[in-house]
Amino acid sequence: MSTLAIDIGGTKLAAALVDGQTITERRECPTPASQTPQALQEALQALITPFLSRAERVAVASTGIIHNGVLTSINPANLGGLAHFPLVGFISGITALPVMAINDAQAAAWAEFCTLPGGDDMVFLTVSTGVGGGVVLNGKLQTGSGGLAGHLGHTLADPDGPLCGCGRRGCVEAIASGRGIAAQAQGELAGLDAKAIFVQAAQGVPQARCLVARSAHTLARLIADVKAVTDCRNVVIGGSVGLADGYLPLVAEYLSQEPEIYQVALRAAHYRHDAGLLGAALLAQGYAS
Ligand code: ADP
Ligand code: BMX
Ligand code: ZN
Repeated sequence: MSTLAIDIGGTKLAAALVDGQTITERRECPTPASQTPQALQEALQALITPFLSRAERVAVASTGIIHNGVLTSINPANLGGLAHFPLVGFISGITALPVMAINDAQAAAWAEFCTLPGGDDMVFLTVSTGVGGGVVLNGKLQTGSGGLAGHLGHTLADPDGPLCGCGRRGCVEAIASGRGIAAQAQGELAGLDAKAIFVQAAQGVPQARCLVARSAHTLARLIADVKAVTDCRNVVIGGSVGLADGYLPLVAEYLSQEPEIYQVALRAAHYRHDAGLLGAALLAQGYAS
């Protein structure tokens, strides 16, 4: 029997059967956009039903603050306006299996930490629909007293920047995330998503290049702040924006312009888009922090 891992992101839902550290089967679908839980419930049920007969437990990595099994959005705009969802209760109800749940970036941080050769600290950053983070210090994954630890996307990047869905102005997420990049696009790029804007940037369209550069520069400044706060030895980047062609080298270039004390080893997520799934599965299987 396997662990059924589920990753709830602002753009896509993924589910996989995991044995040890290996994904044996995987499915994906878009995240429904609705302020009411019903659409998410239906999408989750359809996604996981084919796996249920082969699973002995469920491990969920989800966007949002996960505390006592309940999902609370710090940025409800990332989940179609959905601010509150009884995650563990709902999945226990439809699976009749033991269920654990943790924030997606915290889960991914744990998976990535387990691949690092030596060292006992690291910070994971996902640049995806939002900007999420997970922090491991002294070999321990930090979740905080209420699940908020590591929400680095909601640190301040520009006090005059765009309003963030969390209610604060100028968060890193409002500038650097996929949603943030798309929201700042104007004129010929208005209405495009981040993926399409990256295609335009690769073709040399100046506004698209500026939006991608602003995201990468904002992330590099965040990484320097992270270094100052944690003195970590490794920063690992994931998410579809973070893993997009050319993005990490651009972040590294901006980081190299910061003073020497802020330099830190940067790498792309070893598990690529599956870090959240695997991290939740590892934690549920007892590779505890
Ligand atoms: P989730 O946030 O659901 O975990 P992703 O990590 O796939 O999902 O992030 C979704 C965001 O990444 C969207 O804003 C999307 O436009 C953007 N995106 C997806 N693919 C790419 C790509 N190849 N290049 C740049 N951005 C991408
Ligand atoms: C947001 C927040 C974080 C999450 C991050 C990345 C919500 C719904 N989510 O900052 O909890 O880790 O986005 O999420 O408030 P993703 O969907 O982009 O992977
Ligand atoms: Zn914010």
